[in-house]
Formats: sequence, structure tokens, C-alpha cells
Amino acid sequence: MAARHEPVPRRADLRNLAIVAHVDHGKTTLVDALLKQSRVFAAHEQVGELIMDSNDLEREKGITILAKTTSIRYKGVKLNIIDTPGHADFGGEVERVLGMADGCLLLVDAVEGPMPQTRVVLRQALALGLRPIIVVNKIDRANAQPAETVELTHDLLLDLATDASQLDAPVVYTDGRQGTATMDLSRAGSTLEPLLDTILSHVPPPPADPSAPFQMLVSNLDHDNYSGRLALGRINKGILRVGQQVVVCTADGVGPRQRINTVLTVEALQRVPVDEVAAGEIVYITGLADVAIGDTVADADDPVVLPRPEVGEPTLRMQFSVNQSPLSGREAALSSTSRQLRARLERELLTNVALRVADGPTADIFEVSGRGELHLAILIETMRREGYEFEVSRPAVITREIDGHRHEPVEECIIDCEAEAVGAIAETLGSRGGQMQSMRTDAAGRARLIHHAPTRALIGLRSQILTLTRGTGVMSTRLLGWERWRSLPPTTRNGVLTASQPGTAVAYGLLGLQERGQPFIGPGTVVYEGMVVGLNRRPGDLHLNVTKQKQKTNIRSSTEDATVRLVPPRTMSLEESLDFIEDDELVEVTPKGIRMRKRVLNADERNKIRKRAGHTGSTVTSST
Ligand SMILES: Nc1nc2c(ncn2[C@@H]2O[C@H](COP(=O)(O)OP(=O)(O)OP(=O)(O)O)[C@@H](O)[C@H]2O)c(=O)[nH]1
Ligand SMILES: [Mg+2]
Repeated sequence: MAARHEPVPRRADLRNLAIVAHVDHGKTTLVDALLKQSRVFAAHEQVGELIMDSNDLEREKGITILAKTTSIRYKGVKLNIIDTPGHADFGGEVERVLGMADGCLLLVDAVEGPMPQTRVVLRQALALGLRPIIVVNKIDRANAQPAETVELTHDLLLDLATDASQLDAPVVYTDGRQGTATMDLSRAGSTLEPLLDTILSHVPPPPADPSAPFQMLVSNLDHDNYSGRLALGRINKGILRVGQQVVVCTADGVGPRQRINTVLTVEALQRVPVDEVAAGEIVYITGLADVAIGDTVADADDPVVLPRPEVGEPTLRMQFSVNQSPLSGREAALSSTSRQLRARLERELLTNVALRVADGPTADIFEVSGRGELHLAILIETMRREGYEFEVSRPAVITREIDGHRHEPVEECIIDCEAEAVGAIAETLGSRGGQMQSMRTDAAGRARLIHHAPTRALIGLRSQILTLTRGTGVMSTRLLGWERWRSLPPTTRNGVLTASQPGTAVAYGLLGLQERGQPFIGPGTVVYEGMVVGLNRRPGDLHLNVTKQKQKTNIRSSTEDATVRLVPPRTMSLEESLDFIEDDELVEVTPKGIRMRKRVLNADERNKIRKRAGHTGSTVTSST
């Protein structure tokens, strides 16, 4: 970045830094510890776990989804700290905020060492000219290998640095949970001061020419009921004052003159209004019409446009459609017509920069593309909680035409698991067409398997790994690039059991179901014809009547009897359902429930369609 080398004045009273890492390496915990130590909280205030992971889904899932900015003050300097998500699916969040920082803390878990996303985010940070500080975190863990972690991280840096100054990265060892840091492992730390001192000495103060015309790149948008739309960015040049005239430079050109309403800076967890701010500082601006992420807000008399940040392309696509199930309209809190779904999805595009929405084959269907299954699943879950109902299809990879041939995304897939699960996992990946690159086991009995596989082959793998490892396996992936589409071994999911009659499932009917396979529902569940109620023990679909009561005689005793003999149903989460369904099935999502269904609900019609398509395999058979 040429601009970084020009002799521009820098603001010594400020530092802007991002925290980047692989998922779960401890970014948010460390930011929380920094906030606590900077006495942001009054002594009497109760501070919960992970203050920065503030939205409900973040807390439930224990992951960061949205990048967030906070600040602390240390030795007279204000540190603006940007916490980023580590999960690969939220990479778009990282890409758009890194441009506000001049340095980054690259956190690496001392047990896991550098992981796929460590490499991805480090490459992005270095490409933007950020100076890294290596933070070896979780040094308290039993199997911590700090020396090896430093060595591997240095190798990564050597591989990815774009300029020699980035190689001279200091190493700080931390226990983020305790809030301690040390420069020297033989001496235990007692506070985070060694880390803060390293930030002061190593993260460059932001370049800031206050005499130039005002210019700011919009890195994020937010909304609050009081201020309306807020545009977040770092002031690149000049001074911003309330009442000042600016223009928004969009992808389509320079917009009309607008007046700055309010300017807010970030102070710890608050946004504080100010009258005037000089370049270098990170601010929120309210009152701007028609502003989008990537736009430049500039001096109305002398607008100079900044380059738009690049955000990676989506890899997975899914159809969102108006709920057509027989239960449609019963469970939604918000009207969910095609128009309403479109409006909601378009609103999402304003802030969810890695998402794409296109029209589907009919007016009721939208093609929604994202960075991965979790990226799309979080959107679905968020909309469901807001009160919408809709149906979604099985995720499909996005292909590209390169030199006249169809190409598809290919990923590196790393699985960490207990040694005894290695055989089953290697077999699963092999059967999906993955190619093993390496496999090793450490002294503690943990194994690491690395495969290369098309994204297509990895859909649904995460939940399978969790089952195979009883929840202890961890899977991470990294996009390697695009390769020629190749044929993969066929998937081997069994057929499904579908309801043949609408009504309410009863114990007797479910007993019939469990003789045929695994139930997904319990007694009392409202079902409709064509709804998926279980997994067949064999290939081929089977429809059966789960509402069927025992013959009239002696009802009471037989019902009680049946209830006792019922096996507990396997409840399928949203992500499991998305992984499970085939192309001829849909997931129905409402605020109250998640159901799987056949696209064509009537079994006879399904059979006709299969015959017309020339399928010779098993047809839907009835079992009543
Ligand atoms: N033993 C130990 N555990 C830690 C430390 N720091 C964080 N953890 C734990 O690691 C887990 C993940 O921590 P987070 O701070 O949520 O990780 P993150 O990097 O923000 O995760 P994402 O934002 O989802 O990428 C939590 O269970 C923390 O309690 C540490 O220094 N030592
Ligand atoms: Mg986090």
C-alpha cells in the first residue's frame, strides 16, 4: 500500500487494531479481559461471560458472528480494538473491517497451533499492510506447545508477508481467561500490560492528515432505533464536524450533498456523540441517506473516492421460498409473502456483505448465496426468530465456467479427533471422494487428518463428524480454489419415512414407524402428507400413517402400552436438517418449528414423476 509509505502525519494518541484468529482461539475472551482490566466496569457491576459476543445467537452458539469495535485507554493512548469472527463462513465480516486497522493481534491457540483460518486472516491482514503481533494464547492448557506454535506461526509469516517490516513480529504469551500476558514464558504474567505495551510500541499510529479534505470509507453499517442508520468507518483524511456538507460516493457515482447529523466515537461499550473528530479515529455517522458498505463519504467540495474493499465470492447457494406447506400461515408471527421475504432479504444485503440474493425460477423463490452452510443457517435462524416462515432447499455449490469447463470450489478439510475415531473418519471422507493429504497422531492421543475435497463433498460432513466422534471432533475448512468438476461417489443416505395422512401422530402409529426405521417425531406432533417423519432403515422412501389409532377395543391399555415402547425421536436441528435433505425435499422453517418435507407432497404424484424421469430404483411404497 503506497499510501502507508508517504510521510503523512500520524496521530500518536491513537492506535487502531484488529484481533484475528481461527475460530475459538480466544479473541473475544481476550478483548473482554482487556475491557475488564481497563476498568470499564464499575466494581459493583456484574460482568457476564463474553460481553463482546452480545447477540443471542452468538451467545447460544459460543461463536462471534459480527465484527465489533470497542476501545480502551492505556497510558494516555486510545486503542480502538476490532474483534472479528474466526469461523470461515463469516470471512466477509473480517474482510470489510481490516481496512480500519494499522496492526493486528494474530492469536494462535498454544495447543492447536496455526489452523486453516489463521492462514486466511493473516494473509488478508498482511495484504492490507497491517503489522502483526503474534499472541500465543491459552498457554495455561495442559498440552500447550508454545515453542512449536511460535515456530509454525513464524513459518506462516515468512510465507505470507508482503513487506519485510511485517516479519519482525513480537511474540506475546497470554492466558486470555485469566487476563495475563508475558513476554517470557519462564516468568508468569499477572496482567495484560505486557500485551498493551507491545501494542503501543508496535502498532503504528494511524496516518492522519487533518488539513486534507475529509474522506472516510464505510466499513460497516448498523442500525439503532434512536439514530436510524449508522455508518462506521475510519476517517482517512481531514476533519469531520457536525453540520458539515458531505457527499456519498457509491458504486454508481457521487450522490447529492448531505449534512452530517451526528458523529459518535466508540468509548468502551458506548457510542458517544462528539462535535468534531480528526483523521485516524473510528467513528459512526448518522443521518446519511443511501449509504452502503464500501462507499466513500467525502468532502462535498472536493470528493476523492477510496477503493472499495474486496469481499470474497460465495461458495454455496440455497433457495428460499414462500412457505407452501399445509401448515403455512399457522405459526408465523410476520406475514411472509414473496414481497415480504424479498424485502427482508434485501435488507440483509445492506450489512451482510458476503451474501448474494437473486430471483429464482418463480416469483416465490429466491436464490440466496453465502460463504458456507453456517453463514446461511444463521440467516435462516435469525429470520425465523424475527417471526418469518419460509422453506429452504438443500445447499448446492456455486460453480464457475472457466475456459469452457465447469469448475467447482475445492477445500482443505482438517479434522482433529481422538485417535480411535480416525478409521471411521478416513472411511467417511474416502466414501465422499476426499483425498487424504496427511494424518498424524500426537502423544496425547489426538489425531489430525487433512483431506482435499470439493465443497460439494463436504456438505453435511460436519454433523456426521460430530456423530462419529460423539461431539469431540472438530472440523475446519479453507477454500483452496476452483477445480474441474469431477464425478463423486454417490451419496448413500437411506430413504425417508413420510406421513401418508394429515393429523396428529399417535403412539400406535409411531410404533409402526419405528419398526421401519428411526423416528424424527414423537406423539402429539402435527403432521401432513409428505412430511418427513423418520429415516428408513433401507434405501427408498416409504409412507406410513403415523396418525393411525389401534382398533377401538381396549384403547386405553394399548395406548399406554405403546407409549412405553416408543424409542425417543431423533430431533433434527436446522443445520442437521439442511445437511440431511435431498434435492426432492425441503426444510420448512417457522418461528415455532423446523420440519422436513417432500417437495411433492402426494406419494402417487411423486411416483409418477419418478417414473417419468426414468428412475428404475425403488418407488415410494406404502405401509399401512
Ligand atoms: N484454557 C483457556 N481457554 C481459553 C482461553 N481463552 C479463551 N479460552 C476459551 O476458548 C473458548 C473460545 O473463546 P472465544 O473467546 O469465544 O474464542 P473466539 O476466538 O472469540 O471465537 P470466534 O469468535 O467464534 O472465532 C472459550 O471457551 C474460552 O473460554 C485461555 O487463555 N485459556
Ligand atoms: Mg469471538
